[in-house]
Amino acid sequence: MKKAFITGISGQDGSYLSEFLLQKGYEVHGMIRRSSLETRTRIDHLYQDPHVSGRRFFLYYGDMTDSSCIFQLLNKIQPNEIYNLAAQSHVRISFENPEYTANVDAMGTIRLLEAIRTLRLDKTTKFYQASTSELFGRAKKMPQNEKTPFCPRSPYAAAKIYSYWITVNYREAYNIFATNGILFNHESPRRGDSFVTKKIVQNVADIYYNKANTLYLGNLDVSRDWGYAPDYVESMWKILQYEKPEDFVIATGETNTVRDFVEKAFKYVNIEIEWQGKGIDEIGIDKKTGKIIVKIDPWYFRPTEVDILVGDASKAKKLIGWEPKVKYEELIKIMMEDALKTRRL
Ligand code: NAP
Ligand code: F7E
Repeated sequence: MKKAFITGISGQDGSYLSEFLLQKGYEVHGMIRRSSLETRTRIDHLYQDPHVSGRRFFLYYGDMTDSSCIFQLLNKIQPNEIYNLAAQSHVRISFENPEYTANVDAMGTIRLLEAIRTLRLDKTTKFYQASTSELFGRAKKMPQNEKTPFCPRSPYAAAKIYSYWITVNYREAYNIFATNGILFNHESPRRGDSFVTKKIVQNVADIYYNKANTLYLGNLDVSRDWGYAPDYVESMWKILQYEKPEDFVIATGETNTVRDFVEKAFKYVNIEIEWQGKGIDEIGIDKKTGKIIVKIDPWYFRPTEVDILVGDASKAKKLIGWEPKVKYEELIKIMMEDALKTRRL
């Protein structure tokens, strides 16, 4: 039975990846952080009592900032595959907590790679690094592929660029099966509440149920290549099954603005938006009632923004047979259906 070790197992991707690997017959080991409340809603359904025999899902306390615990865990588990998904993953918040973001998102990766090297797991353990389209930042070329130069625009992206290159370096220097998946934005009902897609669908549902009046947003005109998280975790596994360690862009190839996402989410509940005004004074009005339902809050602007991203995943299609199944409109439907169900109560 193959053993996988997942950092960030309690996150959006960690939870879908755990389900995927368990269903493939893996033993899944994950690192979680201690918190004052023991609720990990994304993985609670996978939890197995330690006293039950034959279990395949194991959780351990640890932290990406603690080298000794990372070494001990890898020594104990001796995994065949490591998926490094743990991160302070919010771009806006990385401007508030830049040093912590670097410690977790950059230094955390070298702690794992050094553990693989010094524990001599290099022949037995494959390593996946959760790299990101944020590396492209202010990209000069559309769409972005594995050869597009990086131009990071946030402390988050700068930390992730270190992890990207140290993964490449450990592959070349020590012959470790170390890979990068350069994933474009991927969303789902399990997305963290403060990311823009999840925030929009939850607020649209609340406005529809008369529980809220206004959705406050930042920059409406940025464009992202949004895919569906369960499709994307499958690519992580496929990247590690490929005959040699390589880096892959994973994306849908379609880009849309935040404004468009807002319009389509409201349309799902039969609310048509009319935009009025400009800049921070722009408002979105419900055409039928005349009520203001969208406003701009400059707090959500970023000191440096990534205006547009769109990925070219043709290498992944050709070499590992990966293609997205869920496209943009279907993604909005999945997220709106979930928001309408969960916010009704
Ligand atoms: P997420 O939902 O924010 O999950 C992040 C995970 O990392 C959580 O399990 C979190 O634990 C854990 N974590 C944070 N700080 C940690 C620390 N100091 N020590 C140990 N664990 C820590 O992120 P995601 O959307 O699943 O993304 C997974 C990975 O892919 C991240 O590295 C992200 O940067 C990267 N990525 C994401 C996307 C995307 O669109 N989703 C695209 C490209 C790359 P808690 O539950 O305790 O907070
Ligand atoms: O922002 C704009 C915002 O926070 C998307 C992470 O998973 O994907 C994610 O990073 C865009 C930005 O995601 C609001 O300015 C407008 O341009 O949902 P987001 P992100 O920054 O693209 C990448 C690939 C990762 O790797 C990251 O880990 O939407 N925007 N108004 C807003 N964004 C937020 N959060 N909130 C707003 O009110």
